[in-house]
This record gives sequence, structure tokens and C-alpha cells, in this order.
Amino acid sequence: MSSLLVSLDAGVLSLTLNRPDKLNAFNPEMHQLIKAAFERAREDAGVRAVLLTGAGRAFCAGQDLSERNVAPGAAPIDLAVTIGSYYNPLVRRMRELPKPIVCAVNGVAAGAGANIALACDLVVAARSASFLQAFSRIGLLPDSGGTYFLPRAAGTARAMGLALLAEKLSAEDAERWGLIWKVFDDGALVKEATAIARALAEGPTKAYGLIKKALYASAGNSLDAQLDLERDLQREAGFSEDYREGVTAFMQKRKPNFKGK
Ligand code: LHQ
Repeated sequence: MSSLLVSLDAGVLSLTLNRPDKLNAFNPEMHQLIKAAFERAREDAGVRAVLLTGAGRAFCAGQDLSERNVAPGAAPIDLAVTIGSYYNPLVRRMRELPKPIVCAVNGVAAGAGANIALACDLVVAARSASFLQAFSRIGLLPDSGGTYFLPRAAGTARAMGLALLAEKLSAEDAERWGLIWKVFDDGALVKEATAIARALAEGPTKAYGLIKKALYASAGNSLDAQLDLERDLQREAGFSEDYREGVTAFMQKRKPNFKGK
């Protein structure tokens, strides 16, 4: 059985982390497969949104700690190799994808698994799900963007508490803290997340890509720089077919039929 299930339906590329007996911890095979899947998401015009979730009771337990490349044996190991080869390119690929990524956190998201979830554009979670910055429990610091996303979304005090104490944060608290978009009852998560991804797949894809670009640039920009960026990106959006369709549909009092162009 593949460690990543991939299917395309109604413009939504669904990616399911699939090593349930290891709580979907990442191994090199899963990394290769998710890399290929995000490359496809970028290249394939038929993909207009991505939906990422996990099989079984967990979303993802981060790095598979039983893998040889991270196991502290007799010889010193260089964790920067694993991070530089797999995790950093994955997070960059996700943030740079000009299409929306919905994450349905179906259960515990720990270590890099938590931060890969937070790297998605729109995160929803089952009420019973949780987020765990497990790193300090094993003598590490948050990676995969955790030290970037957490203080920005939750503030330094909360980010520090999560990273130092490595306590589980419930999905409801994650929603309250502004780390994620919404919590759904466990039984409703798949339906609700799929509905969100499908709605996005019918939307103005180019505008969504530009929204990502603008919002993610915001953290490092001055107001002046951000105003200039908005002007430039709005110029691009204004040249899209979907803008033409959106305004035409509004004037004609009908639902727009966006093509993602
Ligand atoms: C696992 C794992 C796992 C292998 C559960 N690996 N088997 C990047 C690059 C370089 C180096 C290092 O790190 C990184 C980034 C990282 O992600 S570091 C952080 C790695 N992740 C963790 O430290 C989390 C480890 N897991 C846990 O703390 C617990 O499993 C959680 C809290 C996620 C869930 O707890 P429980 O619900 O009590 O489940 P469990 O612990 O009983 O796990 C079930 C099985 O899954 C168990 O196997 P077994 O054969 O006994 O049934 C675990 O060994 C296995 N598993 N996480 N990361």
C-alpha cells in the first residue's frame, strides 16, 4: 500500500498520508511521493485546490524516529541533511503553490506534522484532534516553519509555551488562538473539508494564488511595500479571465463560472 494516497476529483487533488500504524510519520518514501504530488498540483491545470489529510486516527506524527537517517547511533548524525532535503523544500513548495491547500487535521498532529498542517493555507480540524510541538520532548526545537508560524499566529508567549512545554493543544484552543480556521465535529470533518476544497476548486484560482502571495509577503513587509505589492498583484488579477467573468456575472445577477484563468 502506498504511503500517500492521491486522487483527483472535481478539481481537488486529495492527498492522504497513509502510514496509519506509524501515525503517518514521514519516511523518505512518503517525502518523495508528497514532493511529486505537489509538483503535479503546480503543473496540472486540472488541479485547482489540494486537500491534505491523514489515514486512521492521526494526522501525522512528524518525522519517523525509527528511520536510520535520524537515529542517534554511535556516529554523529546531521539532522540538517533531512531538514534541508525534505522538510524545508516541502514547506516552501506548499507556500509557493499558486493554488489553495486545505488541511483536514483528522487526529493528532505532532512535530513536523503539526507544522506542515500549519503551513497549509486553510486548516480545519476534527474536534478530537490536537497539535503537539513534540520537539523539545526529544531534545529538538520546532522545525518545518514552526518558529515562523507560531509566534506570528499565536504571539510569542503562546509560541514559547507550546515549544518549551510541548503540551498538546486541543483543536478548539488552536481555533481560539487563531492558529487554524475552524473545528468540526469528528463525523463531519471529511464532508466539511471536502466541501471547502470543492468550493475553492470552483473559484478564481489566479486570484487565490495572488491572495497567498500577498498575505504571506505581509509578515516581512512595511505598509508601504505591501501597498505597492497589492497594486501590482491587483493589476495581474485585473487581467484575468475570471475577473472579467466575476464582474459580468455580478452585473447579470448570476453565479460566476470561474475557469481558473
Ligand atoms: C511513531 C512516531 C514517530 C515512528 C508514533 N516515528 N513511530 C525533522 C528532521 C530531522 C530529524 C528529526 O525531526 C524532524 C522533525 C520532527 O518531526 S521531530 C518530532 C518527531 N515526532 C515526535 O516526536 C512525535 C512522536 N510521537 C508521539 O509523541 C506520540 O506517538 C503521539 C503524541 C503523536 C501520539 O501518542 P499516542 O496516541 O499515545 O500513540 P503512540 O505513541 O502509542 O503511537 C502509536 C504507534 O505509532 C507506536 O508504535 P507501536 O508499534 O508501539 O504501536 C509509535 O511508536 C508509533 N509512532 N509517532 N514519529
